[in-house]
Amino acid sequence: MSIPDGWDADELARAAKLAALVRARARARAGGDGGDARIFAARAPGRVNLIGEHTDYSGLPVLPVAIDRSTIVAAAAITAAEIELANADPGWSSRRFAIERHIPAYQTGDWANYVKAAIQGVIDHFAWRGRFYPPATSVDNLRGASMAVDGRVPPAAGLSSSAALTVSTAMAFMAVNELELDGIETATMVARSEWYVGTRAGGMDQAASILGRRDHALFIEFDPIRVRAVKMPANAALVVADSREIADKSGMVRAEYNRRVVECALAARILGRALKLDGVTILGDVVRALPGWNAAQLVEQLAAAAPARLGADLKQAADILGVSQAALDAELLGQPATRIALDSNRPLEILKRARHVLSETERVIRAADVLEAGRLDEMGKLMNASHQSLADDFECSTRRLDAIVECARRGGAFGARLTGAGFGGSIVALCDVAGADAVIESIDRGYYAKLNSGAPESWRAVLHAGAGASVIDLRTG
Ligand code: NG1
Repeated sequence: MSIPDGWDADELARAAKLAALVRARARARAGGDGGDARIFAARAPGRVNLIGEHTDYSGLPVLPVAIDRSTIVAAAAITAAEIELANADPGWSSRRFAIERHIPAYQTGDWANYVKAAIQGVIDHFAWRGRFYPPATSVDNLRGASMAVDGRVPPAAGLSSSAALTVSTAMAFMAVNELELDGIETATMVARSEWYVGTRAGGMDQAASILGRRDHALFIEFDPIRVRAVKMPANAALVVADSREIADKSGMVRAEYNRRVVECALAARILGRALKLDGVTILGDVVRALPGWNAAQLVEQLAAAAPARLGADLKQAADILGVSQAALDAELLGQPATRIALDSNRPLEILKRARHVLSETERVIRAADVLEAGRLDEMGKLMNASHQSLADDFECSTRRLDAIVECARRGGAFGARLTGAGFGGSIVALCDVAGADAVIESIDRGYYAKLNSGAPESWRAVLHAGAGASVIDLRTG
């Protein structure tokens, strides 16, 4: 068995344990003889984003690294057209659901919705793909699977535990069904998987998890997904520290996140109209239509075209755009089942959000070059500027995130910023390998010591850029 890059001995042992679990369940199910199916294990890492925050759903670039923390899913085919699901962590209870064209979600917050999201993504993608590359893989000829999950990416910490789960599930399910896609197409397929659980996410996390490369950051562009691997300088270290403020994606954070998606889409449409560009729905469309664009100028043009904030009922925006309120509502907020609920008591911020996204895009493009050139000091400054913009214009930092970022800087980091959606979760700090201990010490003393509880050892670490997701065949019979 040849092992792809990324699997370490511990992960292989975890896969073997999951395989034993899957085999035992398959045997029990088939009355003693169902345990001989091939067993596959997919490993998908979490990610930490170095810079390029809240740009992906505007179709604008990001610069994450896949990390050396993973989720593993083992899977074997079963005869029933269903997914039988176990989790190595007894805190996450077992599930079973039918494979059907449209899989109904469990209640909001159920961990297995991420598994359903991934399976639904595979079903949708291959139904669509079959139109171009017959024969189509319809839901009726997909095999069911017994699956077992072992996730080691800390949840709700901004490190994409959810992408690690959706990616590993999709890849294991494809392996069981002998379906193959290259990395870019797999990333495109799972990019929207979180829409299933109600988050209008942009696809950075899944792309980073799939396309990750050891010792490299990834400059990822969207529509279509493209990736340039940027070598991490040998003397660079990444310290990731969890603020212990839970960024719970199923509640308030989801509402705030989706609200930002709507605000950015409105800014794009208004700017597109002001600049007489056709078919603009996201800020990326504006940027792509204007080679030589610059953020400050676009922000000025937006300010000239609309007030900085608009009413949440979209009426004012519809007037500016010359479209009906109902049509704009349906396009931006979606259909009833997965509709974005906007708090109607708060105005929508257009200018600030666009200023962050456009200035962040300039920073990301610059960051890929300075990182590649090993100019860590400059990279750190870009990260600091990113945090400031996220705090002031995107309003997704918190007092605690600001405090922990400050500790990292005081400890000698070149730069530090919140990573992921914010509203809690983790920060990432860039430092010299030799300086990582001092940064950690500063965070321990200045931040964790004041929390009065727990064990900082498990909350902060030096993380390494690791390989992307892959599948191994664990055939043992
Ligand atoms: P986190 O908070 O790490 O899940 C979220 C989105 C990303 C991206 C970032 C902000 C999900 C699953 N992912 O990341 O697509 O938009 O926020 O840059 O919501």
